[in-house]
Amino acid sequence: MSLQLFAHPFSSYCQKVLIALYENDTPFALRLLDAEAPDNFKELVSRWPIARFPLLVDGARQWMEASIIIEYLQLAHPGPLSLIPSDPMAALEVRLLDRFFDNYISTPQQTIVFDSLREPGTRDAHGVAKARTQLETAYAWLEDYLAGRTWAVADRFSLADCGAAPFLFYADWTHAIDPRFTRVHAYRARLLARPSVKRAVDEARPYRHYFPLGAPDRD
Ligand SMILES: N[C@@H](CCC(=O)N[C@@H](CS)C(=O)NCC(=O)O)C(=O)O
Repeated sequence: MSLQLFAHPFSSYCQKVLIALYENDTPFALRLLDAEAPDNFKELVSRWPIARFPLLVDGARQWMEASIIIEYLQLAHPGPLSLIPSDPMAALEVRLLDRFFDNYISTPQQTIVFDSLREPGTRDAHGVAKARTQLETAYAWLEDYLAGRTWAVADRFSLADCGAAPFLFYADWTHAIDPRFTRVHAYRARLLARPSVKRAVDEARPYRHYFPLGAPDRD
């Protein structure tokens, strides 16, 4: 039975896994989480009551959490491009950067977007201000970290870049990356030029009206 991915093309965490699948041309069936396919969402919730996506099903096995899915793909369905280095120390660095992009770029970005979906009067101005400060701090750290680098770790595209691509993509829409962070801008542009990322971004294009803060007319 082929791999099934419960996902939506506009979701950043789903794009993280889609990029890994596209990098290795791994065949899979998309179980689109959309209003037009309510059974897919029902099955997602029955399989994973936390109801966050993506979720990967491979026969009798299922995996949630984008990073774990990519780790599983490497173990069970490896392709020509290894997204986690075989050297344990290099792999640890990849996982560290993967945590950085999840926790300090994506999480504050999601905080701002989720807050904008709340009813006025129930919004959390303090939480949003804190998330914006976190993003500024993360952009500044990344600017220094990227000195002399092409990709997140060891000049090889990896798990860490799979997450960096959608998270920096949406973070810049949500809380603009200051032009003084030239390396972060150049890295974001390099990621967007990568065919796997370009494909994920293009497939999500029809859904840009979903972006609650208003998608900018670029990228
Ligand atoms: N920690 C999860 C986060 C996944 C996540 O936040 N997914 C979003 C879509 S980008 C989601 O499920 N949103 C639905 C919701 O929050 O109810 C992962 O790494 O996969």
